[in-house]
Amino acid sequence: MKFPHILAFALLANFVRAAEPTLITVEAESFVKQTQNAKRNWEIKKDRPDSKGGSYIEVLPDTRVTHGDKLIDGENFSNEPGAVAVLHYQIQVPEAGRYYVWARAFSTGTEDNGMHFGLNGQWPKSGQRWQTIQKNGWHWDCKQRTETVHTGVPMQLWLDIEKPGEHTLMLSMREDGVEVDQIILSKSPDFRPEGVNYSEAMIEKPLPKKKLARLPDGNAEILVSGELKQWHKVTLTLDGPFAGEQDTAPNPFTDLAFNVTFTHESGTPSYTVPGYFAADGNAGESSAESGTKVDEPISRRTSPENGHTPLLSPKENTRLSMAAANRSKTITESRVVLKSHLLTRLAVTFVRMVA
Ligand SMILES: [Ca+2]
Ligand SMILES: [Ca+2]
Ligand SMILES: [Ca+2]
Repeated sequence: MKFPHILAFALLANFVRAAEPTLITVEAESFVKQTQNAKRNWEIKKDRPDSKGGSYIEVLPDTRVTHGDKLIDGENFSNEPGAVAVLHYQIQVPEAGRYYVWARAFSTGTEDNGMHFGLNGQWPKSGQRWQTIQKNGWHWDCKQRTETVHTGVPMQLWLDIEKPGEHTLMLSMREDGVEVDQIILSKSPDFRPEGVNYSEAMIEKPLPKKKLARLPDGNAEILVSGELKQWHKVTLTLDGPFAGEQDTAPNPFTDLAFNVTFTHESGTPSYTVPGYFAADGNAGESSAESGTKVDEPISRRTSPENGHTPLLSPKENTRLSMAAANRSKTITESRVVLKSHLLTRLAVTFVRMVA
């Protein structure tokens, strides 16, 4: 009797299926609600024969077709997610985690290839500015347009879903005229829909999770270093609160601000130059991902090329004392004097922008 063998095969097939990556497939035309659609509206269309499920959506009217057409912010373009033509989808999420957002889109030009994704009324940074540069056909992409990469960074478009169950996936217009057929949320960063061939070199691998040893905060001292000649680079390094590159609360790149204001003794001119998080202050060589240093490369803003007055040489390795940092959410500020006949006052502000 053959029957038991067939049954065994079917069970095996089921077992293999279960090991496939978690995918949530959403027809773009299956939205349950549309809001913010007074100026632009998503319409369900059927005139492209190769659309999945027989239909797709396009946000219309499309008044900005070429780069030369007038950009009207909040109407035919919106860099702000959730502002124009917002779609709501009910989705069932089998398990919590990070889901990469793939969209099958049809773009015919340079001004109809972007949108934003969100979840439950929130628009996290990782879901904004979905972007494709492929034209005149249905193409899958999971890319985010960034300030430096206008063509989009592969696999840099995701939504973090904290618990399984029903959620609202959201989609809003960035450029009018964009067409969407299907959306896939994939839990696996290795999943690729049909026709996608991202080169490995283009994909930034997520950093392996390391246990960071938490160190004490810095002593709030500022070190002035560099080649102390006119026009040469001078760096101020503030030894501030301990932070790790992968920290999220606060995120040392987005939640902490470090500004130095250089002011002439007469009151003008005055320049405020933003600094950046630099781990242990030597990350280029040490590959450190955590530390307490915040760097301020003065020369970037005070070089003669960009029309700014340079800072004249402070004494080498002068340690400028700053009031012991109040490292809570409030502002720490102190004023110190640099020995320079051009810019004599230096105000250092270290701000934690989130509670
Ligand atoms: Ca357009
Ligand atoms: Ca179109
Ligand atoms: Ca479809």
